[in-house]
Amino acid sequence: MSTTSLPDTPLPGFLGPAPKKLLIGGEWVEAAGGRTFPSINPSTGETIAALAEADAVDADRAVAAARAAFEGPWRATSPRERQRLLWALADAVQEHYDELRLLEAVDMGFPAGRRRTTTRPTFEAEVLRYFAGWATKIQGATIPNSMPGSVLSYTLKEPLGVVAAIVPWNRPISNAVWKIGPALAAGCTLVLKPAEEAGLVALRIGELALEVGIPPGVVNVLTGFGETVGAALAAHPDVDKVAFTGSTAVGQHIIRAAAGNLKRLTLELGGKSPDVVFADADLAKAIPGAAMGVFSNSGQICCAGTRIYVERPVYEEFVEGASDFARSLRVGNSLDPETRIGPLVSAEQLERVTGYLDLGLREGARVTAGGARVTDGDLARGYFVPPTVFADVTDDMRIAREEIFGPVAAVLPFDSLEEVAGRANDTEYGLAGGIWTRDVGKAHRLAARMQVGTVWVNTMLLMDPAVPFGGYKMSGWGREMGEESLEGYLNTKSVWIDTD
Ligand code: TXE
Repeated sequence: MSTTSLPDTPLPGFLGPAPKKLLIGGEWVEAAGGRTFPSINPSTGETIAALAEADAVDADRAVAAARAAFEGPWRATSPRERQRLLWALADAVQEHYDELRLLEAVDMGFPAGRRRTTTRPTFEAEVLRYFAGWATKIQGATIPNSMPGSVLSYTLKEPLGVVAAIVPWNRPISNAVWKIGPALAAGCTLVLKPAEEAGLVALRIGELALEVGIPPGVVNVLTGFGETVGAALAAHPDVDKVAFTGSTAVGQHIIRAAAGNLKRLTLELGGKSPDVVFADADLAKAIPGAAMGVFSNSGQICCAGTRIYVERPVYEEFVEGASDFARSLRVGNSLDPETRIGPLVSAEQLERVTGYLDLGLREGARVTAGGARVTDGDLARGYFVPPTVFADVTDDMRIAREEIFGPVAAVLPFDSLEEVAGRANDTEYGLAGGIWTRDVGKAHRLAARMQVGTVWVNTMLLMDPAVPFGGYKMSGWGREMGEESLEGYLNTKSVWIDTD
């Protein structure tokens, strides 16, 4: 592992000295309670901004603004105009990507240098363009029925209404556009509640939405805490749907809160995804691939392949290779262009992850790379954990069962496909899985057996706006991305007409 010190990068003017306000009905307003809370740069532990702390009163105001926009200007906006506006927002996200990635870097620690910028369209702009395309293609069907006489039946697809999008901190740009894209394409309006650890990007994207002409109230942004404003949105009687990404425990809270008015829900929850490396795999590809499937974004990815099962003949070779690879990754300040691995998002997350490092040792696993918080130089001020490999892990260890959400790989040996299929599925989660093999038949057989929403073969973490993403079991309800995601924002109305 090598480390870097604080670079001298100019920060976006958006940060400014004044506290950030809430975006409600196209206006920037202070929180009703007048409170603010700090946003902390996890690379340094320094406060970079103060954000308005929304509460239940602000939730009421934002939902009312979203409702008014839904019943008013947004309902009157044609599909083609929604398409144009979403496309314009995509252009704005692309144009301002440098600013957004710097905000993200100082707000939650994703290495700014790892975000692609001007050479090709960014993933987030492409997500918005994909959903822009759908705005003009949402349609019902004319359905033959068996009624006597002449009876016509058809379906209409109608927007659900007001959506509360409650999102975590791990990918602020993506988290915002994954919700805004399908909601606006379907004709819904939105109250976006970013995580308390990382609200800046959502505020800036809200501002861009206004700048490109999306009507006031269509995209509202409330910064604040989950237990207060998040819970108020989840329980709000005038919210039609909650689109949630976050932990399984909070997902369960949201299900209970949503029962009051039977809100529609999509839930993108946690994972402890298996990644299976067969002895016949191309190890030169599988080792870095499986390792980055864990260490990317410091392991703060819901679909990280954190349980790496390796077929016994290549187990030691894999452990050694993955450990060498882990040590080669440059850990550093998120603004340093050379940084591969940034900090964890917060002091709380640092404590949680280092707690698991201690636990792994107590449980008897063998640390072959990393294993303790970075304490040298400038990085000691931030929340850095180096990529860590635990070998000799067994299925019953908590480090093999619980979502750590840090750069921690658990490597376990296996002997047969049958055995590993059972062990891979022995978890309450079901978000994703990986397979590394040169045998295409084996890949198909195991892919069919895995109880997960996404399987990657000889790759990890690929995403495309057209390909559905979501979980089985306790990893969630519904799908994001792809045509399927739109259903989560639409009602189907059947119309019968007796034409005689
Ligand atoms: O997530 P939370 P946290 C996992 C991961 C991580 C752990 C905790 O294991 O270590 O969850 O992270 C809002 N009603 N994942 O605490 O609490 C909250 O304000 C309504 C997996 O950050 O689930 C934030 O906006 N809302 C994951 C959002 O929910 C509430 C991504 C997510 O916060 C609320 C993040 C409540 N009662 C964490 N309580 C993934 N699958 O991608 C909180 N919130």
